[in-house]
Amino acid sequence: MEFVTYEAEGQIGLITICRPKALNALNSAVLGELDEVLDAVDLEEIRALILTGSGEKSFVAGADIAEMSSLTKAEGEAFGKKGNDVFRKLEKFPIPVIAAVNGFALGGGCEIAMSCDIRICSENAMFGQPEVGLGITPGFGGTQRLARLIGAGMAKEMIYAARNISAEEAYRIGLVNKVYPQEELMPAARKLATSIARNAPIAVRNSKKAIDEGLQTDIDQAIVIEEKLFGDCFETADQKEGMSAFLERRKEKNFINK
Ligand code: DAK
Repeated sequence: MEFVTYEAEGQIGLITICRPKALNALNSAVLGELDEVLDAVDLEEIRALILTGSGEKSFVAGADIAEMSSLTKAEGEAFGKKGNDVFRKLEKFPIPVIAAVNGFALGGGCEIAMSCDIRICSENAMFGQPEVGLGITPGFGGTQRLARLIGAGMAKEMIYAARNISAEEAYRIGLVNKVYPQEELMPAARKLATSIARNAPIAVRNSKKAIDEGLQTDIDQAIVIEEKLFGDCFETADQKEGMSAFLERRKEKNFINK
């Protein structure tokens, strides 16, 4: 692949968007490669993913403005669909995805980070949806996910005024979970992924499903979704292992993803 690298580090998968000459902007090729990489993740082995950008300046500086500038209406729709399909795949990916935001996360960059389960960032990170300044609306789910994550009022201010925000403000309004000095970002992402990977994989996946599907519906139906996914755990070997370990006062647990 030309623009996306993938490394399996034990039970953690690391996806890096690597297109430094355009600050890792998303063109069709990057989107296609991301789609392929996600399809290739070995879900038997890998228990958490980290998504980051190469270098120390930019996570993803948006969709590729040069490529978009000459699109026709039909091509624009096709580009939008390609991006939205990959972002939804990431959002619905069975295992947790951590965005390690190492710099600019603008437009499509902010949107791809918001498609991940958890965002952490470096001190130099900058978030924003500057699309209206380019004569377009956010097109990879930004109007929807930003409003859901930080509330409609703050999302509207950022989007209408094309106001970029610092890492510190992103932390204060809940867009990221934590801010780190650049050199500590990837170790922190790996540490978090390792703490996720240590737990029973099916229980983690079911928790992701319960939270995401539950948020799309009312509380009565959401509780039923949770009940079903909770019940499913009792058909797993890992539920027996987790509870036996507790009862036997055993620290080491051997979760087998079954
Ligand atoms: N696209 C293409 N190239 C980009 C880019 C981008 N988004 N961002 C940066 N680059 C390129 C620059 O053109 C420059 O290339 P050269 O001139 O060296 O060849 C190189 O990266 C370095 O950038 P700068 O020289 O500008 O670096 P600075 O440090 O001065 O500034 C910056 C960094 C991130 C503040 C600045 O580059 C910038 O403002 N970039 C654009 C940020 C932006 O506006 N992003 C949002 C893009 S719009 C849709 C689907 C999706 C979308 C919309 C609709 N549908 C079809 C439904 C999404 C839209 C967006 O994401």
